[in-house]
Amino acid sequence: MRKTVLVTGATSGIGEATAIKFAEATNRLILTGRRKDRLDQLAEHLVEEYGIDILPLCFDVRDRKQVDKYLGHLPEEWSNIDILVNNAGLAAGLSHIDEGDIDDWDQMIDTNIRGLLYVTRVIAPGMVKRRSGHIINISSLAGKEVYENGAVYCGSKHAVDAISRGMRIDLVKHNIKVTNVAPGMVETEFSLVRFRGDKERAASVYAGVHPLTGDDIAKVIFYCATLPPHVCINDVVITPTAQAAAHYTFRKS
Ligand code: NDP
Ligand code: 8X3
Repeated sequence: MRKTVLVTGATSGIGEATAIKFAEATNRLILTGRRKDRLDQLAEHLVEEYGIDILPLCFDVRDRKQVDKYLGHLPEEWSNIDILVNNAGLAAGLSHIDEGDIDDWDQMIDTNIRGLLYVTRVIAPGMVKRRSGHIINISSLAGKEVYENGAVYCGSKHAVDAISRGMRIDLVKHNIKVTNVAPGMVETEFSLVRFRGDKERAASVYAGVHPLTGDDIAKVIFYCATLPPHVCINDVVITPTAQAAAHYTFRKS
């Protein structure tokens, strides 16, 4: 059956691949991101390719007022969201705690934790009212382990992991599923963003490894979202075969 699916951060990487996956199955999509050109291009392409309804909404998840403006006042025909994929997020910088850029810390905490909470706070009440819904939070392997130079990013993703577990307890009596997805190394724009556009440094993250793609994660998200009503995948960790832990990757030279 066609569902209404909200994917945050759909302008690239895992979010874009997730939008495509749900579009292929002719679901109705609300797609968000800050880059309007990318968002509009993706929406146009998916409408043309799959003949589905799409509502692109351009806003910053860190801005509570914008979240409320766009998601708190959805047109009636878009207001019953079946699946929320809380994907928008990022890592900014990679440095020791005594040298970190505090603006980077704020950006990660505001996007990965606050943004996810703002969106959830607006969408969850409708699910509770309808006694139906599925919230899929994109955490990370960095939400299970920590690594040098990554304390704040790892902290933000550990928070997502904990929030997913807490949400599941709060929402279980309302028949709402909560799934936490924890990917390892996925080649997207993630490293380019983390290293502020330094392509060489970003490429070095994936050197000698066959990394995951956004599509690999999208397939897992889609699988979790299409199981029977009585089945909820709580938590899933996905790594490339060559990655055994956050900082334990076998690289071919
Ligand atoms: P990308 O950089 O390719 O995509 C990130 C998406 O998040 C973009 O669509 C971006 O859109 C959106 N986004 C970022 N900040 C904001 C904001 N303030 N408001 C709205 N949207 C925002 O990276 P990935 O696809 O890899 O990342 C997606 C998620 O997966 C993140 O939460 C990331 O932490 C997580 N993850 C990634 C892994 C990896 O190795 N790549 C591994 C584990 C988890 P725009 O810039 O247009 O706003
Ligand atoms: C992204 C994976 O290991 O770079 O969340 O932190 S990692």
